[in-house]
Amino acid sequence: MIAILGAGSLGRLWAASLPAQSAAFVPRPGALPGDPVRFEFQNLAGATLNATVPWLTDCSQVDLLLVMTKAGDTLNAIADVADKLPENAPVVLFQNGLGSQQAVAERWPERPVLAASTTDGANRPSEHRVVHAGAGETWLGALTDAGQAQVQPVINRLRSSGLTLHPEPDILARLWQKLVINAGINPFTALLDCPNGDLLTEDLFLSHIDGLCTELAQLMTADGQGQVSPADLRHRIETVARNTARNTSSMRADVQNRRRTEIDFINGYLVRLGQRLGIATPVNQLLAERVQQLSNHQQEHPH
Ligand code: KPL
Repeated sequence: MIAILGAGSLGRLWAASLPAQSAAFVPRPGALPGDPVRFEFQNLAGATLNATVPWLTDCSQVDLLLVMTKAGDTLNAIADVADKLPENAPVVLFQNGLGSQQAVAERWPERPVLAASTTDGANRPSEHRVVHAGAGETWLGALTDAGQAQVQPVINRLRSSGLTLHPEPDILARLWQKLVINAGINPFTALLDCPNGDLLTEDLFLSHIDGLCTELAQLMTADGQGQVSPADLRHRIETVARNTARNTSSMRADVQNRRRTEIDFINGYLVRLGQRLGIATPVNQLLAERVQQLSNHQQEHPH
């Protein structure tokens, strides 16, 4: 049985794509497993299917755990179930940003822990409807020694979903590539409350992007990710912003919906890394603080 922790859009996309009866959602601790989760799932062909996903009742039957919680909830959510899961069941982490993945690998170094980086996206236009937004790809790689031998078996298993998967020998490098994009788009779109493409002409972005990319390049080199030029990073960020011009970034959506953002695992992670490595990160710090202030303000002044 494949257990899925986190029944948000991504969790539902995978649950609906895997063969019926092969996946179940992990209930919150103490919650009685209730009625199965039922929702409409619109696949890439535009067809609407009715998905029914049960709640997990027996952790001992789990042979694979997919973790699709928000980065900030991940460690506690896994800690709630870790003792009940078979020790050899691979744990696959789908979180955005960096920091939460390493925290899980450090806490359970003996377990097969893998990380995934995915461009498959789903959105949830209403409570009971999930739309597979575009064909993406998912790369999977090991974070612990015990995870190395599990990468290919996990990919083979997950291919039954019909989603595209590849092994990634250097998953950290791939997570870094996505982190650069998220660090350069998400906080600006949240602060400016604009779709991704609109930032390209905004003063806030134009006055900080080169400073941000200089910090990113220094951090990447010091963290063993090789030499990259700030101009190249800026080009990558702007290309994604242009290619996803009408999209609402996940951070803008979190702020709009008064949910906790993942800033601590994006620009906040880069600030902490800079402190460890002795690299000044004033732009990341400014962005992290301003997004934090924006979310605090919203929690204090609900509409
Ligand atoms: O991954 C994204 C996100 O919103 O978190 C980007 C690439 C910025 C697309 O919106």
